Amino acid sequence: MGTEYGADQIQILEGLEAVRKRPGMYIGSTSSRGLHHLVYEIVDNSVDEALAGYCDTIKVTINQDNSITVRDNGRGIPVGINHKAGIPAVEVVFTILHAGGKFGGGGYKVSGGLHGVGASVVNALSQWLEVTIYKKGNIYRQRFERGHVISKLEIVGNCDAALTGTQVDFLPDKEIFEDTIFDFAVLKQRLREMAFLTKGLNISLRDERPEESVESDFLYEGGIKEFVTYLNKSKTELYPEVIYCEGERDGVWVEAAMQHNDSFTENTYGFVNNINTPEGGTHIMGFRNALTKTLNDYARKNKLLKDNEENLSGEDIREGLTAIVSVKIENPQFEGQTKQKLGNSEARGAVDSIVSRQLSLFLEQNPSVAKTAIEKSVLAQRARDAARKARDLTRRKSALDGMSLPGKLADCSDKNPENCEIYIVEGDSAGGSAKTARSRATQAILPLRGKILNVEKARLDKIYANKEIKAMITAFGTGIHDDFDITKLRYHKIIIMTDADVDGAHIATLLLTFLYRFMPELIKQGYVYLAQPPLYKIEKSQKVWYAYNDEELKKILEDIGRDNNKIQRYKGLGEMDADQLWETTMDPEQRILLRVTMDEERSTEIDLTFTTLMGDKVEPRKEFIEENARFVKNLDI
Ligand code: TSJ
Repeated sequence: MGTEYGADQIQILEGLEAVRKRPGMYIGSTSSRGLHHLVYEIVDNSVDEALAGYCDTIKVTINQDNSITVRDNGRGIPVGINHKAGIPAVEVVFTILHAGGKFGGGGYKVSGGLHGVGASVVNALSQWLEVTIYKKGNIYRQRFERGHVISKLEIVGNCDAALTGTQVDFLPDKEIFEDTIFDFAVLKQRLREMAFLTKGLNISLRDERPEESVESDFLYEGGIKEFVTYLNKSKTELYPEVIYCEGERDGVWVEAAMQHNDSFTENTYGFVNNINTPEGGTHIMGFRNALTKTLNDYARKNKLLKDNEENLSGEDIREGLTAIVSVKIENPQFEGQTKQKLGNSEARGAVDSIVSRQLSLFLEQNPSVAKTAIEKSVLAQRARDAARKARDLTRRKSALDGMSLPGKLADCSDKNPENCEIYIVEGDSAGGSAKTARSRATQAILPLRGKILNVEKARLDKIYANKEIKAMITAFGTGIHDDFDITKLRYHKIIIMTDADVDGAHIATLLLTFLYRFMPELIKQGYVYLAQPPLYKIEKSQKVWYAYNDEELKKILEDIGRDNNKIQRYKGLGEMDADQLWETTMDPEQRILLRVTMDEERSTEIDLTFTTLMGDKVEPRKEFIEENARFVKNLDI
């Protein structure tokens, strides 16, 4: 539209065309996850402006047409001509690949990792995008469609000269994304996280789609300190203080916050330029080293550890620890298979020295916290010793009797794990039907009796002594912890089969908690499934239908008519005979299996879900269930 296509312009279009051809290369995927990444890409730019000290408010809106508006109160993207490119700087931002945030400013850029590919990628993948800049008393606007300039940057109005900021509106392209509906809860969780990671920054999210719009507002003056409090809210903290350290060294800005709770699991989350690093890296190594060294030094100096006693191990010190380690660094290097592990060696030294110095100061000033943390570590050490002895014993035993499988296991005859599946079944009676129903060649059945141990509330020694847990570990064949070896997995499908009621859901959650804490690889690699037994059996003139939820029942009844039929509501697996169980739930040709997945980007939320559902505190659990009622509604009866 009145644009002259010089050589530069053609290059630009080729760049954005490449993004449209291979969107996955730039935003990971074109699934719902990639869709949500578009929002983070844009918001990251405003967060950069906040980190540079010029912006304190970001408003995100999901509009009725599923387009997104992001507005900040920063300085506004520069509107002058960028001399290198010969076009306005704004246009550079939206049309040149990797141009994001590389001009002017100062402070740390959050761009890096999966994010930070920049606004031009969002532009290329949007059906339309409009940028509006409030600056120097003018309102500037430019519009793009699928990456193409539709209108040049122009002044469309005036505003108070004191008003500055940037607004970007965009509609993700239906030609690119499998799904273009934004999930409020997903955006909410990530924006909350961004607010925790940038103290003092107000981020709000508004959803205009429902009849009555909803809004969430996040502002944490305490930053990651409040993040730790949030993560510990459904647990019982061991001391009221959250320990906090911050500082800069060698170009690395470091923040760490931590607090112990009375659970037995460690939850340390690392962030690099506001992006989480599920595989850890140098920043986490620096943190752990500082923590172990500083606590041992303090314990020795204050005679909490005697001369003849061993040092506390890092693992013991971190039992029940919730921690956030956040670094900001100019040029992050990501390593590992998924490029999620920080490699910069200067980050290790920076975190180590800043945390060591400030933590030892904190311990000197708060001796009761120090004492509590060290006493907890000593108990952890004892439990770990006991657990090791118990494990050595079972190891020796199994070496003697040739890895005996649990007595209750009805194993399958095929020995190729790829063909094999194991059903973990609640209760002996259902276990019995499953044993009769199964296809013996490839399906193994392990019945578990009653409620299984809640691993959120038990120490290692007790967990290893638990009969049901021992049976699962030996049946799977992988071993556990340091011994864990996924290549020894005996079944490539681990199928949790419980009743389709509240108790069944609870047992499934307990089993998933165990797997998530002790064998997360099984979930990550997609070996864990939930069986879906039907809720209803409908009979009419010698024909049978099964319905897996209320909606299906309704549909079936509409199809076959409501007269002269018999509806049976299954109260449990035990009510089905072997044939019915096979037909509805176990026959690979007919059954429905749900694969259990975990989104590592959202790991802080996963942990919160498990501890909220399985922990001691009632109030957070109630809130969680109320907030998430729409997801679990088919469990309530
Ligand atoms: F990148 C983007 F277009 F997607 C985008 C950028 C989207 C949104 C919602 C906000 C922003 C943005 C950029 N907010 N604030 C800024 N600031 C600048 O680009 C800026 C302003 C002034 C100066 C300066 O040196 O005067 C430097 C910069 C980088």
